[in-house]
Amino acid sequence: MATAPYRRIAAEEAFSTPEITSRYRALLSDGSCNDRAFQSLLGFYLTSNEPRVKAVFEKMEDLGATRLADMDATGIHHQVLSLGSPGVQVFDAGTAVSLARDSNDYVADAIRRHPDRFSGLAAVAPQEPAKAAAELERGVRTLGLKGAIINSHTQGEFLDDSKFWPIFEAAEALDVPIYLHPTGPPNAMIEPFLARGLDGAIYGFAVETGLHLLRIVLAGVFDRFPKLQIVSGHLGEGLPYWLFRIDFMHSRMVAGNRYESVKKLERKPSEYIRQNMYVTSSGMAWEPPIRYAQNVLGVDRVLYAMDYPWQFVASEVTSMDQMAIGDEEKKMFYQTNAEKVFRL
Ligand code: 1DF
Ligand code: MN
Repeated sequence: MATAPYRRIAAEEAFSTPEITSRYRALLSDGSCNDRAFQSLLGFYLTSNEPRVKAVFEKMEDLGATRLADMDATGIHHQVLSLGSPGVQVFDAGTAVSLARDSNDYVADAIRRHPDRFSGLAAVAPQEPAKAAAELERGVRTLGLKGAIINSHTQGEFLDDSKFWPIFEAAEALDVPIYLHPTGPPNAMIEPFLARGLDGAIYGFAVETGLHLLRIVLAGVFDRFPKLQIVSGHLGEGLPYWLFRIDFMHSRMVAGNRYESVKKLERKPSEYIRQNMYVTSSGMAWEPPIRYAQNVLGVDRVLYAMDYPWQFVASEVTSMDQMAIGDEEKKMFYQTNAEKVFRL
């Protein structure tokens, strides 16, 4: 492993369980899931015969020798594991609750075998908010997991709906973050993306999840739960670039009483993004936007992620090692920010 004066912690690293993968296959073949992003994304990864594509789900299901060898080869000391998108959120509520529980037991077992190499986030089923809150508590208190993973919208519903707020309440009370990971746009917004193959990681994920994050901010979630922290991948799904315009337009909309649903907040939208969000560099291994995010959010708010096994490119680690930032900042990026937010 390439030596460095820091531990490389990768914060958005996906796995699947054999059970969940086979349930995805069943949803694809029995036609019972009408989510077009699911059909487009999982339909591709789970039915392709192309070796490189098939390898993704083989790696997803491995929490042992193959993954550890890949980590050694790329210089990753530690992965924060999370159930890959779309998680359990495409299933009926009863199935989702039970699969989330099994998945958390499964990942906790791998963490017990390799505690220095792995930690993990708890999968929850937002379909049942009270049960999701209880599973997050079990995941953290009993299994030693470090927060929650939610793969963005749940069958077209977003977490700014107050019926989901018991999940935020539990995360704040437990003092653990929620990682809001992308999923494809819901059916109501996907058509113009599909027309040019833009529904997935190339862009649709960021549009959908950036929208979701902003809905959470504007709904006043952080006024109600001021200590809550949300982690966003992909350098904040575009939001850091928009802070000035969002603040300006939000204050105008409030002053003009333009929307019944747009209320004055205790802080400016950008302040919640700076004070209640962390961003990771998943899929964005490029120095200019990383330094921009550090500049506008703070060097203590930006952390490293590889996005294994979706994005598994050894040269990215080398280029991140060579960023023209100070040694202290690099250690924060790779190691200490993750240790702080996930309490590793
Ligand atoms: C891809 C990437 C697909 C991520 C994913 O879920 C996913 C991809 C189906 O590269 O097609 O979660 N990702 O995390 O960036
Ligand atoms: Mn990811």
